Amino acid sequence: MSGTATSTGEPAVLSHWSGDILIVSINNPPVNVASLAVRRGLLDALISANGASGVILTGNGRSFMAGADIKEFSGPILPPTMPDVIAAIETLPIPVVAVIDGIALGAGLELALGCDAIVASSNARLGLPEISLGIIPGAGGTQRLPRRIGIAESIRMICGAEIVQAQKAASLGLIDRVVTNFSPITVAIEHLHSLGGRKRPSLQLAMPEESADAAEKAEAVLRKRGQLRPNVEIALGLIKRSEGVLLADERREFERLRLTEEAAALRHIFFAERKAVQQPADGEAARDFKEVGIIGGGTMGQGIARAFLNAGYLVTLIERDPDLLRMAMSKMFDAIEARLERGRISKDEARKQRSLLTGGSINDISRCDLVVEAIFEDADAKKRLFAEMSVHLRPYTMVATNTSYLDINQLGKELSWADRLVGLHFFSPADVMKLVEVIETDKSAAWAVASAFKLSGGLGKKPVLAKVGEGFIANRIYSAYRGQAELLVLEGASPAAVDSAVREFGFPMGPFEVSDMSGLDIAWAMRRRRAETRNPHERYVAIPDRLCEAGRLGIKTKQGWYDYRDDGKQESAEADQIIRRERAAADIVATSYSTAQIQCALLAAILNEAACVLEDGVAAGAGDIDVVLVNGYGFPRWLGGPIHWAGTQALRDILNAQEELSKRMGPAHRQGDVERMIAAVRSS
Ligand code: 3H9
Repeated sequence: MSGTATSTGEPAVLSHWSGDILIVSINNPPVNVASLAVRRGLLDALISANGASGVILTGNGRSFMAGADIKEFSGPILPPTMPDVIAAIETLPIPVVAVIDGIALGAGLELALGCDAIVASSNARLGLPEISLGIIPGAGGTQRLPRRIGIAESIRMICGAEIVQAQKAASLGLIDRVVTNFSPITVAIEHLHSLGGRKRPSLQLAMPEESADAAEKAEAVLRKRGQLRPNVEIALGLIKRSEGVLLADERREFERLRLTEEAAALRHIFFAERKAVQQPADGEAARDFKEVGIIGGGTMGQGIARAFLNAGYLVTLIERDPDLLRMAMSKMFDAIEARLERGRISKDEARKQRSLLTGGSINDISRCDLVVEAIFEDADAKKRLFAEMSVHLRPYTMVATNTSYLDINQLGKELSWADRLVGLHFFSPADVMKLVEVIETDKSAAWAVASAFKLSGGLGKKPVLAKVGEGFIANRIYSAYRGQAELLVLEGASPAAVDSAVREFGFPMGPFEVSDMSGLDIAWAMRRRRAETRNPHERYVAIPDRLCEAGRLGIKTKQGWYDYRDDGKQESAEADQIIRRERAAADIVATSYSTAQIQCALLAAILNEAACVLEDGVAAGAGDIDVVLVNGYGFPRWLGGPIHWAGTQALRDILNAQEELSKRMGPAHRQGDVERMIAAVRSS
């Protein structure tokens, strides 16, 4: 293989002549990342343009270029670098026109910005998403983009990692032409002729005029979203000073940032998310669905219905009780109106969604090719429903249950259609949260699992495979974490101290804030259901039961772990009394816990349960657990998920924390092989 070939032996860059114009195509499937072979190929192609009147630069397949090859980022980046390639374009005496048909991200857009004009097809998507990888653009993006779209818009695009469609890009001045019905190459050749051989590099453009406070306003909006990660601050500074053309400063910061732990963690989660999607081997057999029946019109069912409507499915929302159905449908239509009013969807989209949605009864599943069950968490009720569904289901209809805890093998045991049953565990609100656990039962057919994955991808979700097991991956680990938080409170920490320690670690909310928000009664009902089968040696914290008995069900009753008044959330004297009573009943003298001790105990609980989940085969790999915790429960993305994070810590500290955990939990505690789990992650 030559230094300019891809791993398949194909040339990474192809060129041919159209008259005296050289057409250069990047050819590095699947998404044309700027590998070393591509960079070398581009330089060689530019050298061979000697004698041409101009160059057209384009990408083969569905992408112009998806950016730098981020696999290269943990070691030295060999020359030629992307800045070298872009400098070669800028110093070429003839104009170069970039043709973007598909994706131009990161170094891809930077390459286009180095050209003298950009022509894009209407399906093009452009952006500089480097921020989401813990870095900043490193090939001139922060310096060339402001010269095309101004500082304020550059702050929005770069610091917000915003990806824009071709039409928007044209309205911003980012691209020169959008092509709808013609071949973009033909239009680009026309454009090249119109340049008459003149160069028009971005760096020589005058800064677009903007109102004096436009950049300040864009920065204020960014800061309002929360604390900015260090790389965002750096990008912001470079964009604001781009009048001075700080290419060397930008490159230096890029080189430094790509080697940080934060950037490594974000790359880990990027690849883990992609690997999670690829798990089912039977992708070829995946089926498509058109008409979906969603049984259960509660909060979860409505969220799932909205997710399907957003993706353009025909949706029938099914409720047994006509009054409940009317209420659910009215909330669904209100939600469409609200999104229209907030400008989230267009009038046409709102009209379309209204026409796709109907309410119905169980008989209506006979016209559906997919049924999603989202009734309340009760195994008997679900079994009764499944038996009833058997009468109406067509022989090819797939059924997905949204149970978050129950044993789906048991639920499907008696069914003749158990091979068509999978779990599809959405997180609330289901139209917003990206994570979906796809649960494969003992009898699920491979095509059904593959279809669930394909379907989830189509809904814009990040699917992760799980096997049957109480709480699957996400809720099982979250239960261990929440249980540990409750134990810390029983032993002396205040709910506010625990929540604050968790937020300080980087979670958006603490466990007690989450409980109050989602309502304490759901977990209470579950604990009562399990009371008889609970291991008597397990350390059981009854504080949440006592809170529920006192009517403190969370925000919905304005009282839970906290009190909620008009002026916000307050620590609660009543909750504190309940906690003290339980402590006294258990003969516990309150211990004082530091922030670090609280964080240590909670992370140990997460890691221990993660190890058990892996040992039980519920999750296929450690990367999947990281994806689940980051996307389902707000584990800080910039730490790469709990297992990646543990791999960056001293092993002794992690094992000591696990020992402490075992002591605190007592004899019924199951200890997972955390050491083995971390060793596997470190060696991968
Ligand atoms: C950058 O450019 C820095 C510069 O400023 C400075 C440098 C000089 N690298 O997601 P998919 C792989 S930073 C390596 O499944 P989709 C991906 O792992 C970069 N590999 O497809 C997968 O591999 P596999 C800025 C990459 O259609 C395959 O390609 N750019 C990269 O759902 C298909 O990917 C970004 O941040 C990469 N950059 O989505 C864009 N990108 O088949 C990152 C993809 O082995 N990429 N792969 O599993 C994306 O957002 C999506 O992949 C994209 C396609 C939208 C392009």
